[in-house]
Amino acid sequence: MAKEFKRYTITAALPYTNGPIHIGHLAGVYVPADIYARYLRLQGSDVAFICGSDEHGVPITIKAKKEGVTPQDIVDKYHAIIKSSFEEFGITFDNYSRTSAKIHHDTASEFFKALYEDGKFIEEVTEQLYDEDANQFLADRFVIGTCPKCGNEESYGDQCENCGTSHNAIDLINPKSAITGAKPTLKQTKHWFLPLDQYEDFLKEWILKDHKKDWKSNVYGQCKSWIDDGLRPRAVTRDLDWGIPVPVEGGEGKVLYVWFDAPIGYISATKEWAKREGKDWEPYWKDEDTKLVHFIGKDNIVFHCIIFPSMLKAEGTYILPENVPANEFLNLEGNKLSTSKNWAVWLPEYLNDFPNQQDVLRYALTANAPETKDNDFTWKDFQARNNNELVAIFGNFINRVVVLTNKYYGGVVPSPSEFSKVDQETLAAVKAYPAVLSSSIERYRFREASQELMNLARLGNKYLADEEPWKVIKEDESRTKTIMFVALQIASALATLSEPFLPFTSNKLKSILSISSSASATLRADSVENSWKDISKNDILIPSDHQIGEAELLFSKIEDETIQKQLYKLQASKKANDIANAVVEPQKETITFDDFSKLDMRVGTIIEAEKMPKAKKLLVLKVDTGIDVRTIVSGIAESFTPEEVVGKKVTVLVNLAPRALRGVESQGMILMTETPEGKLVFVNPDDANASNGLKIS
Ligand code: B3M
Ligand code: ZN
Repeated sequence: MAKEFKRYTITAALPYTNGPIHIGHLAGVYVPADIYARYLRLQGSDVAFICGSDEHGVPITIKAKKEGVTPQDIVDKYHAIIKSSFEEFGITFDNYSRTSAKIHHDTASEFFKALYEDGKFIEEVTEQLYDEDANQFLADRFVIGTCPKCGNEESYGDQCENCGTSHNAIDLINPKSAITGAKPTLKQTKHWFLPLDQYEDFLKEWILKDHKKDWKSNVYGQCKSWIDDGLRPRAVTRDLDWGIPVPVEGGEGKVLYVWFDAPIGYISATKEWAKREGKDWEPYWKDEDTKLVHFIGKDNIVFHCIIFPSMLKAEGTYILPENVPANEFLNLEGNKLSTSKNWAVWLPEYLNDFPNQQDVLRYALTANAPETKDNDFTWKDFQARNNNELVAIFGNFINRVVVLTNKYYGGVVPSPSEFSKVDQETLAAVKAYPAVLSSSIERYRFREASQELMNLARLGNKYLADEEPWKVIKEDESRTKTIMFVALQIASALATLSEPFLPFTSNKLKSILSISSSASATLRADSVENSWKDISKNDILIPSDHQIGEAELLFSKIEDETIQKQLYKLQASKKANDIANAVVEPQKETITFDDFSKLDMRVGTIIEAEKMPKAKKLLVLKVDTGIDVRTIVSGIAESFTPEEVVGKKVTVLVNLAPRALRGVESQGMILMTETPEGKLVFVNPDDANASNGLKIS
């Protein structure tokens, strides 16, 4: 039998504060975690839903360097942006903290000291990668090289994003400094290591024996392969200046490894919350009756399933995670989401373009969540989820129920007479939904759950379509009342059951129906209150004589144009980013004015053009240079047709020594440039006054 838990500690991966968050973060971690937390609260469970900003680590230092500001400036800026994105999307953390908070520095330092004093670390002087030009040790993301496991040439020092392996920087093949590009040298330095090899038996027992049945297969599989490969000691300190100072003798100038301090951030954030709420934090981390669940992306599995549990085990007084429902990755329009390539949908921008449509995104991301494999977000799918499901099924059902109730009964829930067989079956089906949804949610199958929720709305739609109250009203008022009563029960169930998935819609719907659920504030003195469980227990969810409000649209159709705009925007921002990041060729050696004046450049016009036979790239041009009409062979045939160039004003270098190309003598050169996308562009004197033969100087 499943274990009963007294309370839940739910954590969501602490986002690095080196940029805003995008749909990949939301889909992979925060929406599923929020659905789970909201669901548990609706059950009346005691929940601490914990997150915060991960403000240490190399990505932040790199970003600060790039922008010429301090790491603190970077984390302050993005902490504020990320925190408000979470609030705007209705992610209901009980506490959103940050790892630069004093309570976290203290907690992480104490944790380290406890392990240190208990002799849990190995202290060792080893050779580490060093960048002589930057005068700095190269840890983690400061070094890039070939992954010893999968051969990915862009692996970071601590982890390969391609195969997920976590390694030591010195294991990289052909390492290169990410700061200067230099080949690192080796330099001796002292560090503290957590001997993971000593935790192998514990991990085997705990993961392979105890948990294999209910962990997701991707998570279990990764853990098993690491354990089977054999674990090695891992350095938990770094020679860096941004982070939590190593709090023991000999630790001067060193900081804790970001992956040592960040997971402790869950504990610090719980402490901060408990203090604020006047609660005791310890049961949430130390009581065996607490269910600890970590929501993360797949690149974080090793840290949450191997390293952090080993740290907790080493400390000895903490509970271990019950489950780590890690998701795979979300792609965007067929390509990997990428901050550096600006291939992303950023949350602040989404909200700007789709104000008050958080639920649409939450729904589209959940319905298509990368739960068992990487998945693709497309704007077309987003539109279809909205138009065909939220608008056509959910919204349409609610709208019909509310409009008809207002039209027929002035918004007062009518009294039913006898229930037909269909009515009884429908009401029984509604009662079954909480258990169906619970079963999916408790197995972390949020995608499936979101589809079951939509099935409940489908059931409502079908009921109305089959029973046709708008026709029945003409001959049988009493039957119409029964139909509308049943339909209102379904609407009412939807209001409560949709809350974890579509919290904004659920609130709006509750306000329209004038009902509330145990987790949200009572709206009116006479309002009806339903908890998740009431839906299967109670025969009546919204009683006769209860007054509901006016109809309001829950969702609106998204037009093709709007979607097209997003697609253009995505392409444009990627292009702008490519251009900004394009490598500008360094300037050539300086020349004298005399050197320059040797070049004779003139305004000319292409007057004839034809393809050079059997040459893909070449056009044979006749150019009026003002001096003469001459033949120039130009390598532009892949970018322009002959028709396109005839009549073009161009810049011609006329005194270039003639040379034969495929047997045709070329008597000069036309000046061109090439865009980062490889498109050729004429350098043309684009002015009516620039007549052929004029000198360019
Ligand atoms: N900041 C990694 C990430 O954002 C990291 C998670 C920490 S959870 C303790 O992918
Ligand atoms: Zn790899």
